[in-house]
Amino acid sequence: MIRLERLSLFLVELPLVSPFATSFGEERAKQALLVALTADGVMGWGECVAGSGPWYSWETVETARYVISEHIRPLLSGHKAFEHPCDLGRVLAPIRGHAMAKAAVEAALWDIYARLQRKPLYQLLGGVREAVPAGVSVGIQPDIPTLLATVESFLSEGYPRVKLKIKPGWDVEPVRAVRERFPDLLLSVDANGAYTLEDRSTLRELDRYGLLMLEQPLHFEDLLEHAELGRELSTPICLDESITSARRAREALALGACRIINVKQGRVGGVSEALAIHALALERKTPLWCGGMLETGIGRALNVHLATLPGFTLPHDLSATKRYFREDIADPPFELRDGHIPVPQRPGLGVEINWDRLLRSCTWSRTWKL
Ligand code: SMG
Ligand code: MG
Repeated sequence: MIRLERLSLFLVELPLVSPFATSFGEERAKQALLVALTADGVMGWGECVAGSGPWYSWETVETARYVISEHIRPLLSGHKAFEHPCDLGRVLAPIRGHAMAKAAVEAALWDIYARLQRKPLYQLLGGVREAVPAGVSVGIQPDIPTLLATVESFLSEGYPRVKLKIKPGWDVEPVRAVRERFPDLLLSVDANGAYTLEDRSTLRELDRYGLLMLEQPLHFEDLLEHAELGRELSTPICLDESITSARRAREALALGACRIINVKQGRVGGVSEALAIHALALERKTPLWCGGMLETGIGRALNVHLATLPGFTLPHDLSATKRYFREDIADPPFELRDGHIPVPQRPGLGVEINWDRLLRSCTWSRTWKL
C-alpha cells in the first residue's frame, strides 16, 4: 500500500541548446511543471508535458498548476492510500479532461510504486527490452543547407531515424533534399495538424519519398478526414494530437484514421491509459512508438521505460539529453549507444533529481501536506 504524505510542485525553466521550431511556433526554453509525491519516506517524480502556451495542446503549465493545486490535491487528500498506480484514474475521474495534469501525478505514483519494490519501472510495466531505438525530431530550419547540415550532424551521432517537422511552404523541398542526400535514411515527417484536405496534392507528393509515416497532417481533433486522406496515400498516417485516450484510439482504428500511433503518456492522461492503448494496439496489430515533448530527465526516463513494451516497435522520439539541454535537472543524462537509449536499471524511474540544478532553474514551488 502506498500512503501519500506530501505533494510538491516545482516550475522550472531550462534553456534549450538551440531553438525548436514547429508549424505552431518556436521555443527557446523549456518550461516544465514537476510533481513530487512522498510516501513512506520515498519521493516519486512526475513531469507534466504541458507547454508554456496552448499550442500543441490547450493545456499549459499554468492550467496544470491550477488543476493539480486546486482540484487534484483535494482528491488525493481524500484518498491517501493506493494499492496500485492504476487506481488513481478512478479517484481523479470527477475531473474531466486535463490529461497532462493527471498524467504527471500518476507518473510520480509509478515512480514511488517501483522504488518501494526496488525495481526499475519497466520491469513492472511488462517491458521486454534493456535499450530502446532512438530517434531525433528536427525542427523547421531557416533553409535547406542548414537542414542538411543539422541532419548530417545527428546522423554522425548515431541516430537511426530522423523526423522532420513540416508546415505549408516547408514540406516537399526539404523532404526531397534530405531524401536525395540520404537515400537509405529512416525518415518521417510531422505536420502538427498544419494541413487541410485542400492540401492533398502537396501531401500526395510527399508519398514519393519513401517516408516511414506522415504524422498528424490534419486538424488535432479530426479522425474522419484523416481516414479519407489515408485512403489516398501509400505512406501510413500516424496520429499524435488526435489520440487523447484509449477510447479515441479505438475510434481511430475503427475508422481507419491511422495505421500507426504515437503514444505520449501525458497526452492520453497517464501511463495506465497508455497501457490500455498498448493492449489495443497489440490486439489490432497496430505499430506504436513513443513520442516526446522535449522532456527533462524525469519525463524522458518515463518515456524510455514505456518504450520497452512489446508493442512499441518503431524508433521513438527519444534522444540524448544533450540534444536539448546542456544541464538537466536529473542525473545521469541519457546517452546514445549504438543508436539506442539504454534503459535505467536503478529502482523507479532510475534517475535522481539534482537538487542544486533543480533549485537554480526553479521559478516557483510549493509543498502541501496531504
Ligand atoms: O522530445 O524530442 C522530443 C520532441 C519530439 O517533435 C517532437 N514532439 O508533435 O511530436 C510532436 C512534438 C511535440 C512537441 S512540439 C513543442
Ligand atoms: Mg507529433
